[in-house]
Amino acid sequence: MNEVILSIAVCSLILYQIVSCDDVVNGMVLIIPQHKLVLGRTKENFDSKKDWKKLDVKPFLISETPITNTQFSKFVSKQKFKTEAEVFKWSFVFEKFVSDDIKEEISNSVKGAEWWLPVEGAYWKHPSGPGSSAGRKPDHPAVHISFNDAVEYCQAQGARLPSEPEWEFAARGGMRDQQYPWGNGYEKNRMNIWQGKFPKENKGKDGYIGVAPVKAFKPQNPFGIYDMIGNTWEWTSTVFGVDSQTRMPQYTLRGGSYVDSVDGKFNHRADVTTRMGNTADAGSDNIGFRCARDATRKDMDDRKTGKQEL
Ligand SMILES: [Ca+2]
Ligand SMILES: [Ca+2]
Repeated sequence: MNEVILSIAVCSLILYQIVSCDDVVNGMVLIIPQHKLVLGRTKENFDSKKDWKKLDVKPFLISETPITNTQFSKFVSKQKFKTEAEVFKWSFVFEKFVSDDIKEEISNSVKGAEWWLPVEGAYWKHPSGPGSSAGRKPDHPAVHISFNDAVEYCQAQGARLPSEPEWEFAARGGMRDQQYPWGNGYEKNRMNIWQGKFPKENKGKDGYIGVAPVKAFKPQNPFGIYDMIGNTWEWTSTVFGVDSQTRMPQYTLRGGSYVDSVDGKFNHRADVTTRMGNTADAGSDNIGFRCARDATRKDMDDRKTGKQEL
């Protein structure tokens, strides 16, 4: 409850009517855009229209954090749901978190990304493979979640995945043309990325060398929303393109993860415009998601009258 009150106060004070976000309903933040989104624009490409689009975004609600192991576990129990990583019987785990015993049994790897190991028995419940346990990380984001798994989870909550424009609008916190949710300067105590020489040295200056709890840092912007940039990539419903080898559609992931960098010298540069695509069945220990839904008339009315259930 204290977090809800804090979120309301922060939104009211900082946003000066640009965007209203004074509701946190059942773990979702109501966002009512009052200006267009300029998708993909930062101070660096401000003068170039090549890389960005101006879009309207309708009022929506979005999860205040990525879906956690606790939340996903409840869904799995209720729906008797099996993720795709369980069906495939393996998933990608970053090498540092794979035990020596498991490493000895792995003979294949991905050329150019040898640090991602295909681990048998890795899925959300055992994020680093057999012997590891999501039960010990209840407030971590659920990982090894495919696009298809994420769609099923959100549908079961009466929600859906956010579109890419919704995701970026939420990440920007009502500000325009900034590189980070909180402004233009990098702050190491705001997000979980990689510091050091990738892939062998992670200095963990932000406090985490692997996945962090979803509320490890304070909200990343005035919307009171957590963990958008860094920690784990997040699925959106927006098509990214077509996989060059399989010709399967790829969906857009946003935000970067704990293996990404501040300057893009290795992996992705983590900021509000960071994006990549992957096929609907893909998963790894740095891929999670959050849900969204359209704002209803009731959501809007309750906000005005203060009747929303918190
Ligand atoms: Ca880190
Ligand atoms: Ca994230």
